[in-house]
Amino acid sequence: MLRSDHLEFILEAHNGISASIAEEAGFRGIWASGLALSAQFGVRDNNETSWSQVVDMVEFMADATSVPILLDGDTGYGNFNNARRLVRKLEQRGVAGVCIEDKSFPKTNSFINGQRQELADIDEFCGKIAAAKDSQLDDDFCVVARVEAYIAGRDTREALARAEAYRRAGADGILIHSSQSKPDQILEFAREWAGRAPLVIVPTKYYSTPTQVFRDAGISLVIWANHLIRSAVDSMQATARRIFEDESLVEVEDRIASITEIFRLQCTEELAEAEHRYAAGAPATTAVVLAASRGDELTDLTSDRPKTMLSVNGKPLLTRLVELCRTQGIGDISVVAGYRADSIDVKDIGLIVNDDHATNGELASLACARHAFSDEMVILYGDLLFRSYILRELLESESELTVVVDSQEAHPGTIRDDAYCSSPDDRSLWGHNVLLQHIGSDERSDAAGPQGRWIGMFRARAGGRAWIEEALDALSVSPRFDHLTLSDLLNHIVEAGHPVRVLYIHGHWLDVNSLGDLEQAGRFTAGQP
Ligand code: SPV
Ligand code: MG
Repeated sequence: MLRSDHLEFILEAHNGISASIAEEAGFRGIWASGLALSAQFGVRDNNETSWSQVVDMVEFMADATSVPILLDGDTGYGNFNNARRLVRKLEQRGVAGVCIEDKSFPKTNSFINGQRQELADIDEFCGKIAAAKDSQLDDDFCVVARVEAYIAGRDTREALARAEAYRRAGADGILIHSSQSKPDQILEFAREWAGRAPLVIVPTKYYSTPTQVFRDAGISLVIWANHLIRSAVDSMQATARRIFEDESLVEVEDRIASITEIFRLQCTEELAEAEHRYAAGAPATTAVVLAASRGDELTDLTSDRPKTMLSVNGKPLLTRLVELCRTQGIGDISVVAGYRADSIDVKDIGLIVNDDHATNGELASLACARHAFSDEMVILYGDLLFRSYILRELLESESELTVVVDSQEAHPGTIRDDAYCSSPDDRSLWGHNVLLQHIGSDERSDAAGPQGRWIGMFRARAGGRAWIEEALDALSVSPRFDHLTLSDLLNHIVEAGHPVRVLYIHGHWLDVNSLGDLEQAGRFTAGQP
């Protein structure tokens, strides 16, 4: 990037997650800023942290990213000997380069009383650069020499003399710093420097300068030096104030990153896949997703794909569902497809095709997946969207069979998934010891309910799996089998006397049956990856 034939940019980051955010935004490199690193530790930019604490954090940044990191190595944390040990340690930890400034240890941030800052002796600093360069083992490691002459109130002559000495000592690039609000010093320096070595700048103070000016001046690399820590601070202050004042999370929940987004940035899915590959023994939870239906109400939209492949905010419903399952550690996911099964191109799922989907129904689809049943499984519809905590809580259930019921939704007689339960949701108990009595729209005269709506998701452990298989066996001989639904299956299990536990939730999910649902799904997933 230093030698690139066009202007390059790197962005400040200060820990693993901010580094991966910078890379994901498109930056081809990262500035591990001394200011930002010290700030995230909650100390001053005066070498109050030890250099090994800095290197430890930069290692997390390197682990979280694949783009080069240039560490702001302050003065090299001592003399030539400290600088060369630093270079060895940075190479070992996958850091691409270090920038060393010509001040003395402990340094002070350039924007604090710059004029009072003492510059390093030129020869001493050249020795430090030479030692750093001589100690690198990887030819690609870069040492950038930072000239603080302007910061200390010196003139262009001195800046140029220093830069030239550092170039001769082996520096791969010169960072010329200025604390003025106009780029005049930088531009004058660049003119006189005339491309002798790559130039690096930090336009924190002259931020309003059009970027084209830097291009025209022949600058190689721009460092946006502190903008992630500043945006994080701003956002955290607002969130902290809001929660404190409200004594509630309601106002902030939808304004901040979702937990799922945090999981995604942490690459949780990769661990779930690795567990699937390496951690044999522990019974892994599997999922069976029923996705055979076209979604007739969505007419034109589903002419070439089932509704589960409809895109919501740029991603098919099924992909979202699969990713949600993965964040909860479910690696093995079987999808029963039917209508336009050929259009399902979601990665790493087991695709099962119900060839008779046009004439049969849900239970027949489930029967097609029987070979994929396990002693820890979740069964759910492919048109569901829900917050991940719902699946997490379902997986935490110790019952043999648990269904998820939304207690905010109960519309007696109007929808087929009304859930009649042994007691209503009293919120504090989250459905502990509440049992399912019946699912259906056939309003029951003998019951007080319905107490909610079954959302189309349930979880079975070994015993529950046995009840499901018994019920499938019993129902498959019925002449109506092809018309039966998952609700019929659950009702059969209840009627056989098995306890089916209810997990009450309060919203935070939806299923997609109509155009209106699809619009709502767009809002539901806004801001999600
Ligand atoms: C840093 O980001 O820590 C820098 C740049 O060194 S500056 O804060 O401008 O000195
Ligand atoms: Mg710094």
